[in-house]
Amino acid sequence: MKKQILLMLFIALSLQSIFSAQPNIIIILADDLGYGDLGCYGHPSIKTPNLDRMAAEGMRFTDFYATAEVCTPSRAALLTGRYPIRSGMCHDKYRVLRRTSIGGLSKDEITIAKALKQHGYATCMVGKWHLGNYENVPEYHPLNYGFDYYFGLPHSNDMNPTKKAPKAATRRLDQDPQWWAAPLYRNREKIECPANQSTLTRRYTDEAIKFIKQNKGKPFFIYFAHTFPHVPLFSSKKDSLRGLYGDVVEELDWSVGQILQTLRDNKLDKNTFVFFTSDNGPWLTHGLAGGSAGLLKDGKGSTYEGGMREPGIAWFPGKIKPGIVTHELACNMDLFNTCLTLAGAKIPDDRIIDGVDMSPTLFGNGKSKRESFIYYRGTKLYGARFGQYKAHYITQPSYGTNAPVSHNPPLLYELGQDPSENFDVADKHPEIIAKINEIVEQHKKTVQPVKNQLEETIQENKQ
Ligand SMILES: [Ca+2]
Repeated sequence: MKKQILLMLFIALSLQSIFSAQPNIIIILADDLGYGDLGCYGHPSIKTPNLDRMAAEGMRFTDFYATAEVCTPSRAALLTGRYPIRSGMCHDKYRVLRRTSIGGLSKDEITIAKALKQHGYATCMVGKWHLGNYENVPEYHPLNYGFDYYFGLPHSNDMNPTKKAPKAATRRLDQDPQWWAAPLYRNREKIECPANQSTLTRRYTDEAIKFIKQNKGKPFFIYFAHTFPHVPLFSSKKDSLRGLYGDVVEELDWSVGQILQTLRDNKLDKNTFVFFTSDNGPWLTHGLAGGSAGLLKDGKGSTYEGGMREPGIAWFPGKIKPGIVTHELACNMDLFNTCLTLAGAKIPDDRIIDGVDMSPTLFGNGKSKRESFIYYRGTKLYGARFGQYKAHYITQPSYGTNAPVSHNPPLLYELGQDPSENFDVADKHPEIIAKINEIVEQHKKTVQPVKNQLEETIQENKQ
């Protein structure tokens, strides 16, 4: 016991001395990138040398989750450290905020940017917001959520189709810029509409690099939320074996390489924590324009692993040991606690925070504080994971008209042995089901009804 206390004290003191200064923090979020879409996660023909290098120099997670199966709730969870059911940022029918929505992330929520700004960070968001259409309701602008600087689109790049867009234009590989009219903003000013999406990844990257250089003398936070590989696909690169989808992902990889090289060139690499992940799984209904979840089942929209388990790569040279592959359980809500802890900010105690600090895993190569994870689809609890076991109370294919199917007892999969969720072992483990049921019941007791933010639209409001 005494030994354990001394060890904990030693770890605490070591962490304190390592992080005496506030590190810079960069979160890079891909949109709809699948678990199997990167070289370091096994893709055979998409080349991602920069992300592979990032993983080789840092830590690669095998069991990292987006907290939702689609954009809006996942992003709300990442920035607030809370299940989206707590902020009303999820919906069973609409699933994400629409172009016409008049709801958004409540001002009462505390975002990573807001917390870090209060602790002296320069804060920047580049890319897709999708937490409230500020073209409809200006108060939902990222600059009102703790960001000092913003460059990006209000929502997904398929949400402003023009009359010229043919049927099923999103899945087409012969994209025409005239089909889309996405508005591009710099701070509160609309600078381009339609946004030239072919150069978007490059311009996002330029903006992030500019912000790094301008703020290298003080701690900074960048939330870099790429528009791609969400459809429609556009890229300035055209030589991937995987075609257009590969070009898009390889350009994201190029972008990550540019960011990391800028940090090295400016001698910021030893004092910057970078995390790369995706907001949800691949959009499988889009054929060759959608990505791959590798050997995981289903994709975007589903609570099977392919919908929510994502690439997760952490990089912090000198602090995170190189070349580590961790099987510890973690999710994008944990970035909230981890970023605040790194910045020396207090975790809010006036509300439920569902994230946990990933520092023991990242910097001590130790056990994750996260023991369980709840899978929501919209507002409904579909499943829960405890250790390697995952129970499905409800299953439903990601998209389409198939109705949800309830399971009592739940389906139970051992994800270590069966990552593709093929072999139900519920019969063999009633004690595990009892434990997961208990976790779910405890969680449900903490969920309070809140106003749903995805329900109302401009049109409905006018009626
Ligand atoms: Ca998405």
